[in-house]
Amino acid sequence: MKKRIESEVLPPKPLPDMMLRGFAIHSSFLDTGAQEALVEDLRAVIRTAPLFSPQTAQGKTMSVRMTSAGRYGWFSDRAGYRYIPTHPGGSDWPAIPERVLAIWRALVSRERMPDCCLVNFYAEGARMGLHQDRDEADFTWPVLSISLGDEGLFRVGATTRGGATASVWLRSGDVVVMGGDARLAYHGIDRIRAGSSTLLPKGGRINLTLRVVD
Ligand code: MD3
Ligand code: FE
Repeated sequence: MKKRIESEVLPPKPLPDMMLRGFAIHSSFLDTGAQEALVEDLRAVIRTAPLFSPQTAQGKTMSVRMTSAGRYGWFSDRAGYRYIPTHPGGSDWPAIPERVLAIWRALVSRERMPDCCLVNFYAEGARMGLHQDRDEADFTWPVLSISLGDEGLFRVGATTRGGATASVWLRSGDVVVMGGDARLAYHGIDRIRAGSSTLLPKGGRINLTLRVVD
């Protein structure tokens, strides 16, 4: 019943431009003005919750710098990775910016908002190895990713390690929704194409990842 009423009164969800192994890629979902507004929102987030470089359980420093907004933030140290309710500096994570939530509402759901907006910053040379996102309680909720700044080479594999992978360059303004089987696919960022965008004055790539955690 509820579903029928929704489909009658809500705008339809935009269709993706491309599907890559179950990943719905919305190319140029955000125009330049929307990207600039998001960057301003993120400057405020980072002022409250500064970027940091997590340590892996193996004691390596990650090349990606990160922070979070929302009820939970993603964190890793020698004890392993997990979601934590405050920034490592001790203060609460800032709220997820309204403009970010609006993208979630348009492409995922109006019923439930994400608990975590992970902010990943990639300078030239930073990368993220192939991994699965499986620290969340309910994999039926998709993960949504927003790319800003320099292009990043995104690689996606299967839900098991090994085997063939496919790659696609994610560009500033692209939004990707990972749901269904793709939710547990191995994925990573192999490299950043420095100088490919003028959005961030000092260059680099920002990725926002929105997740329902618990
Ligand atoms: C596929 N970040 O933070 S976003 C991560 O560009 C992460 O910063 C990458 O992977 C980045 O965990 C990729 C695209 C993405 C995010 C979450 C996923 C792809 C995903 C979860 C499940 C499957
Ligand atoms: Fe991931």
